[in-house]
Amino acid sequence: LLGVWPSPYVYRIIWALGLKGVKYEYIQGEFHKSDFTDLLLKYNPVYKKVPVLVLDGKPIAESMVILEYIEEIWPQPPLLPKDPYKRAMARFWVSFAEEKKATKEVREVLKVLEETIGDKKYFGGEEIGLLDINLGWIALSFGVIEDIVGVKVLVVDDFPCLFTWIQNFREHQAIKTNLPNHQDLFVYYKQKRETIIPSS
Ligand SMILES: N[C@@H](CCC(=O)N[C@@H](CS)C(=O)NCC(=O)O)C(=O)O
Repeated sequence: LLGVWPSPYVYRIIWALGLKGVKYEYIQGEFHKSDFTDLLLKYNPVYKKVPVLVLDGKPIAESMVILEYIEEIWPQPPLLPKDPYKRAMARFWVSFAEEKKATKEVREVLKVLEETIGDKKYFGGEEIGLLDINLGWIALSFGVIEDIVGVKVLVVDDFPCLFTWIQNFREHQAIKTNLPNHQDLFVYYKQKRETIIPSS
């Protein structure tokens, strides 16, 4: 697995492989180092982005494509339900979440997700599924980004179900062993923000 820290797309793959108990080699690179960009050019010449999963020398890129592949190769435990309609619904919500990721209407999107999860432990039901992994970035970095921007959106009173989901997701054995700590993320995103909006 080729990745960079702390890419939420790369974490999708780390979590899925962790859930399925797959052993793998992780090459964590940096975009300013040419040995890593050479690897990306070789394995993902179209986008030159991470994650890339190389299996038997054959590369696969794009996190959701990789997740579907992982699901086919290592079906246990499943990330998608057996029932074709339920599978289609899971993919519908993944497509919704991917499309709305960069929206300004964060609150509206969170409201829809709040209704979707309701009382369930995970979006996938009793177990973590494809949509949980897709939305994992919320559990990974939403709180950190809120701290940096100084605006709290995902508060327990407004989004009790999503709030609980974040806790459930973060506490899952396969996830909690693969989560960066809040302080490291805080420093990372703060620096990143300052290169975009220099403070006077
Ligand atoms: N749609 C891609 C997005 C991956 C992506 O944006 N990766 C970032 C790291 S978080 C990247 O490799 N950026 C390098 C670049 O844009 O040059 C996926 O789901 O895998």
